[in-house]
Amino acid sequence: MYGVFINYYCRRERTLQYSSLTLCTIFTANFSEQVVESFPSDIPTGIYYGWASVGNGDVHKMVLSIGWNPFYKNIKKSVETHIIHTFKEDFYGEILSIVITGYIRPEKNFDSLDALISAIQEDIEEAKRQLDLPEHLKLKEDNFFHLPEGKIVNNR
Ligand code: RBF
Ligand code: MG
Repeated sequence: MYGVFINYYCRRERTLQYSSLTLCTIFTANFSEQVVESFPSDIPTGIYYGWASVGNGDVHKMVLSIGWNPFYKNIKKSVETHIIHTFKEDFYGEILSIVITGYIRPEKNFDSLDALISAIQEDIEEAKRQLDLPEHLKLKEDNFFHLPEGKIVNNR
């Protein structure tokens, strides 16, 4: 899936209400509404893992959340990618390419923000382990990640 994504999203405002800054280390790159609407609807909501790259950059491990984020009671469906890599610069508006290779769990509600954060951290560990397996590793080298020059994506 290719798409221009909307922003980095880390619930800054909400996070400030809690004493912990931890959630801001779990940035997600969120696809625009238009991309989410064209997302295959037969993919069940839930938490997935796979590979991601920004522009023509390196391919990194990622975890992905598809759905309504029950913890935040979102009204709009979102597709949020957490790339397991620390970027030096912001990349708002770049093209994010993702390949989903496996499923982790359904979306859940949590009693606390800390519980949500722990669950996401476990997802990240699970993704790291799974993606080292040869069957998942081979997709990292996929041609999909080499964006053709000037390819028009998402009407831009
Ligand atoms: N939100 C939920 O409400 N329930 C979940 O089970 C859930 N799991 C997530 C798993 C991953 C790997 C990621 C990246 C996000 C998940 N989210 C979930 C979405 C999270 O609430 C959202 O990204 C916040 O904006 C935190 O930045
Ligand atoms: Mg998010």
